[in-house]
Amino acid sequence: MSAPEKTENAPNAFPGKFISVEGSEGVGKTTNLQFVQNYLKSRNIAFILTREPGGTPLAEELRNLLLTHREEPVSEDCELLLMFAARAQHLQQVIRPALSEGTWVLSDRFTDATYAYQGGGRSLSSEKIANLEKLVVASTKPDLTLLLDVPVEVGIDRAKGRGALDRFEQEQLDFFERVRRTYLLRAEQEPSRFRVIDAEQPLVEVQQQIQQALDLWFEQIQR
Ligand code: Z5A
Repeated sequence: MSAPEKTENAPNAFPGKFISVEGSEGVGKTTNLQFVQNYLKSRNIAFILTREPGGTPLAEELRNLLLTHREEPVSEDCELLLMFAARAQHLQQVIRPALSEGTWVLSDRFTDATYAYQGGGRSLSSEKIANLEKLVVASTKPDLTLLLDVPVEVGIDRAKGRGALDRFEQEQLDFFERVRRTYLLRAEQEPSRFRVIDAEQPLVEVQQQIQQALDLWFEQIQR
């Protein structure tokens, strides 16, 4: 594979900052989002916690459509368009209003998940995703993305025992290998935005890494 092309992420044009947390199956997003929230509170940052797909009543309905297992096969383009439909609603109703009044946004997943799951997992072309991103997201991109990374088998093992599997969780190992590879490739392409966290370590060590990444990022943005 040739070296990935690096791209710079222009800071969003709003007074608020936008942080996303990403990762494949069982990486510990929910667990570590609580840690990030506590960190932001300790710095007296006004923020909202939200998630994708979802974040508004309509987008949460789209989330249910997307995650529910159904007899009818879901076309890959239908899945992709529903992800971006939910994102358009989320951006208009929640993310842009918050950022424009200076409230920070902490989102459990954003467009990187579409590149990873629909692009990597489902093998849709990144050009197609990039075109929709241009249309829907435009310049409202995260300023910082924490990518929690664990080997796929470890993640799947951790996720077991959480109850019934949703439509994505029923995918096979090679799907999640492609998801993980795509996330890591995106992190290589945008090193100024991504911080890759080795989430295979015990939780206390994972949270030390997150704390260090956030401390350094705060130093950068306050310069
Ligand atoms: N999706 C998509 O396809 N395209 C898109 O554009 C978007 C999303 C936005 C729903 O996402 C699905 O939507 C998702 C991708 C797709 N499908 N999948 N898979 P979601 O974010 O709601 O679903 P999730 O991936 O299942 O996230 P989650 O609930 O946050 O799970 P998690 O990352 O596995 O987190 P967890 O529940 O905190 O951790 C799992 C277990 O591991 C738990 O028992 C923890 O106690 C344990 N854990 C956590 N950290 C550790 C460490 N360090 N050591 C040991 N054990 C640990």
